[in-house]
Amino acid sequence: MLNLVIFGPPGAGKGTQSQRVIDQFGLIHLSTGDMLRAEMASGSELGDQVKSIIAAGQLVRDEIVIALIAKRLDAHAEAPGFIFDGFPRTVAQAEALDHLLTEKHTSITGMISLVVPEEELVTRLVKRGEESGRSDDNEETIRKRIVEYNEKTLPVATYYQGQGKLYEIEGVGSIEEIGDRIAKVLKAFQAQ
Ligand code: B4P
Repeated sequence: MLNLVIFGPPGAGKGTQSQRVIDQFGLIHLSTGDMLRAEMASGSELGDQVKSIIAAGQLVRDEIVIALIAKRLDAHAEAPGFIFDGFPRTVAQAEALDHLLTEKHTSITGMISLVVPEEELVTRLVKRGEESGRSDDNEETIRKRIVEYNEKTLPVATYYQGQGKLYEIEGVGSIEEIGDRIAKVLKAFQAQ
C-alpha cells in the first residue's frame, strides 16, 4: 500500500495537491478538514460542537478526529492506499494513526511536507475567504491558526523525521510545478 501524509501550515496547498495525487495514483483521500466541514453543514451534534472551535482557529479534540479517521479506514478496507490530508495535526494523532495502520498490517510510506512562508499563506487564505466565505479564512483567525500550527502541529514533522519518512517540498510556485515535485517523490516510493 502507498500511504501518504500531506503536511504543511494552513493554506500550504494540502487539499489542492491531494486532488492531483488522487487523480494520478488512485489513492483514497481522507481530509479531516473536509470531514469536519461536512459535519458542520449537516447540523449534527458533532458539527455544532466543532463549529466555534474551527471559527476560533483552534484544533478540534484529538479523540474526535481520530474517531472520524478510524471509521473511514474501516470503510475502505480494500483501498490501494490513502492520502491523509490535514491529519495527523498533533503527535497524539500521529501515534494513533500508526496504531490504527499497524492493526491493518500496513504503515505510513512517507510524509510530504509543503514549505511555504507565512505571508504567502495569509495572502492565499484571505483570498480564499473572500471567495468562499469560510468562517476561519479571515486574517485574525488565519494568524491564530498559524500559531496553533507552530505550537502543536510542527512537532509531527519531527515525529516522522525520526522514522526517516519526512520529504520536504518547496510549496511556492504554480500548482503544476509543485505537483510535479511531489510526483517525483511518489514515483520513487513506487519504484522501491
Ligand atoms: P483544513 O481543511 O485542513 O485546511 P487548511 O489547512 O486551511 O488548508 P490546505 O493546506 O488544505 O490549503 P488548500 O489546498 O485549501 O483545516 C481547517 C480547520 O479544521 C483547522 O484549522 C482545524 O480547526 C480543523 N482541523 C482539520 N483537521 C484537524 C485535525 N486533524 N485535528 C484537529 N483539528 C483539525 O489551499 C489554500 C488556498 O491556497 C486555496 O485557495 C488554494 O487555491 C490556494 N493555493 C493552493 N496552492 C497554491 C499555489 N501553489 N499558489 C497559489 N495559491 C495556491
